[in-house]
Amino acid sequence: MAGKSKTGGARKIAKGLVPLVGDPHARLRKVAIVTARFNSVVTDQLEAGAVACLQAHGAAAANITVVKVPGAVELPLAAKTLAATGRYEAVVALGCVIRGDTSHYDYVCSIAADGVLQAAMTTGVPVIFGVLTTENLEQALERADAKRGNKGWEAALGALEMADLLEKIKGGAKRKGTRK
Ligand code: INI
Repeated sequence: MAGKSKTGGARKIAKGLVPLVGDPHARLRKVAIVTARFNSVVTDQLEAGAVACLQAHGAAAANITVVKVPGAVELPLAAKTLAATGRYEAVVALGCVIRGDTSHYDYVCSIAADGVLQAAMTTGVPVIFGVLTTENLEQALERADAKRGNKGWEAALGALEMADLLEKIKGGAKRKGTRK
């Protein structure tokens, strides 16, 4: 499956300094995916890519919850509600907004983007924006294609990385004896 991380690993950034980076493993992780049904020819593929990514990184099917909503506008509330349950280490929000098909493209995009960000910021749970915003169906299908770089896969990978990173940051904050 295409759509591997483009951000690289934990390289040294200066002598003795190693950046804190999340490891995108999915063992024992519980992740929720919320998928908009609008443009389902695209979003079904994003969802399949996200599930494949989680499973490729070790997630059991029982630890993946998939929730459907009508459209991208409904993603934020469902994502926030899932995140607020405390049952999931990350939430992936998947949708597809195509400019050609709607005069309120800009509204739908910004409601989805702002709302998904708000869901993450108010709950402290990583909620990843996996919504395609494209000019036409062809561009959307290209970004949902397993061979050409499935953005659902990328969103799930980001979710796993952020879940691990937040765990490390919180764990690190509790450690003693590192200050001089
Ligand atoms: N929802 C999408 O997910 N993608 C779109 O391209 C889209 N268009 O074209 O309008 C869309 N509209 C529906 C919207 O998300 C809501 O479901 C609807 O407005 C009801 O609240």
